Amino acid sequence: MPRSNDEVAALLQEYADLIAITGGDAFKARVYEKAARAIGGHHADIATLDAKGLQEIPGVGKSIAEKVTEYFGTGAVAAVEKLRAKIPAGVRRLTAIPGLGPRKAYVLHQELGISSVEELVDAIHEERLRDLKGFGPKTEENILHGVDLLKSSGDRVLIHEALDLAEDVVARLSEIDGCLRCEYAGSLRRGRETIGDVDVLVAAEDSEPFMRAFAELPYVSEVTARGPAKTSVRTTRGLAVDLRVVPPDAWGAAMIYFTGSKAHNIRIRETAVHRRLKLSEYGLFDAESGERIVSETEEEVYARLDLPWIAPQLREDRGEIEAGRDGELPALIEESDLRGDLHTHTDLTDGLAPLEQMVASAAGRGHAYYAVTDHAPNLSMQQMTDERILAQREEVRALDGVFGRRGRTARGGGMRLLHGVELNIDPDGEVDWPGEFLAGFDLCVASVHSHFGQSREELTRRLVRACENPHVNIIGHPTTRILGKRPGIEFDADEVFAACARTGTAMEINAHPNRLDLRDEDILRARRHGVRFAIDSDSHSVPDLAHLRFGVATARRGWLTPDDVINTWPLSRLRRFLRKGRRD
Ligand code: DGT
Ligand code: CA
Ligand code: CA
Ligand code: ZN
Repeated sequence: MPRSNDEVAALLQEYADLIAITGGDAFKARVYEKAARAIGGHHADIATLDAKGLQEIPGVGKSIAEKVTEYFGTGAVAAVEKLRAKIPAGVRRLTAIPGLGPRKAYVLHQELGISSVEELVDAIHEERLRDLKGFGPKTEENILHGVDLLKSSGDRVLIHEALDLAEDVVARLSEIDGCLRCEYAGSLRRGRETIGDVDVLVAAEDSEPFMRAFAELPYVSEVTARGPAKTSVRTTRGLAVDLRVVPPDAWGAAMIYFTGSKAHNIRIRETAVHRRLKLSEYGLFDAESGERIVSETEEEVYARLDLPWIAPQLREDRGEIEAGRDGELPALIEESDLRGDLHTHTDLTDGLAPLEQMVASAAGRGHAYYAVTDHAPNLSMQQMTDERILAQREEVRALDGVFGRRGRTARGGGMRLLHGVELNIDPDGEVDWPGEFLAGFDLCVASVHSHFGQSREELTRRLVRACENPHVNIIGHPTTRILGKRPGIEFDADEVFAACARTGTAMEINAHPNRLDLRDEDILRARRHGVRFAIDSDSHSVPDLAHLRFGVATARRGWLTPDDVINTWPLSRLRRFLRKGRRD
């Protein structure tokens, strides 16, 4: 996604928050919020658009287009600056607490002068909130719970934010003379769902030009440490980045060390000790003579420890060392193994782009098939009806006729379209439509979108019943978690996974970076039950289509091979799976 779209989306979202926090017009705040979403999800780089082009984006009117132009012209927007001056940054941070909206943040600031999360927690412990209108003991409890959730995500950022930044740093440093290699390492290379800091490694004889260029990157706001081997900075968005420059002949050992995880490093160091060797970030040495044996590539270091190269996503000490030793590492799925996407939306419900645009973009990605799965009627705000979804089916069939014949996908042949739907699993495990209507779809995703507070037993039964529905093919975002915002529902995972395997229902790996649901540990567990998976983008806009890579990284962390994932299969095999043994 173009960086400028993200920047402007963040700015407009901040403006909307500030309007709400200062008690401004709620309608106006919503208008800016909608525009932020539309710009963030716009397919083209908005920095290249003129005022007219900007106003063609849905939700962007004259006044918003002017602010965008002002931003690109001057680097700031006067109206936003004016509100920023009124409200301490800490007050806006309060609205990041799950369950605490801008209205409440405003009251807390006005009435009690609270302007940080710490001050808020103190005030709750001193019971100073109880006298405020709209705040009771229950609210206090909710806020404290929200603060815990926020703290547990800490200063960590979502993987796509860290990756955007890391790719830019790597691209810029790679251009400097004398750069022999440059890559990111750490948790980002391992594909973890959140990232504490970004670690970048350069192989070069002379570190000085790299350290200088790094400290001078346009988005660096603070240099927190500077030395010949390592420099640390913080970006304007608050992300920390470490750069280490290592001698070219120590590249492999350094990459292993700084990729981690710490637990994996400890285990391979023990392996070295057993062989009378010593492993560090500088290389693999003979323990007695101190002579360096190897360190130039990761493969060499692992090989000298009698291990095959281990994919970074597996390096968590979850059995990869034993499996490597026994020659039993899985042949992990790769992004190029995916043949299609099975959960996507259009502007018929809450997507931003029309059907044809989504389909054309998906075809451009080289997919061999693509399912359109808009929301079903029980999610009443989406206003779906039988007529509307059947009319969409006609459009999908017509487009299938066009795209199905175009021979431009990676594997040759065209992109086939599937007409599906995202059903709502109601509190009893029932879904929106009866079987005879569902039989008309090529596939059904079914997801929990409400009643998250049911008991563990109720939620387990609810998901098992959904699996037992002969028309439900994929359980969408199974735990419903939103990273840093919503913890996700709790159910008996073994019982639900067993039901999936028994009924031929796939579990989704929702690839949206704020979901990544199922997560790695759940995938490992489901895999032991023989569950199949679908890696889906759950796209609500064209740029979202690119999120599949994060789902693949998560799948690799769950040790999945292409065969475990139904959307790597040829269409004929996929269609057989989607029938769930039905004869219709
Ligand atoms: P993060 O930044 O919290 O998302 O996670 P990482 O894994 O990127 O951790 P980070 O940035 O502190 O360190 C990068 C890698 O360096 C880490 O994965 C393993 C290695 N490392 C750091 N500290 C230690 C240590 O004390 N012992 C060992 N064996 N390795 C370490
Ligand atoms: Ca890190
Ligand atoms: Ca680090
Ligand atoms: Zn959903």
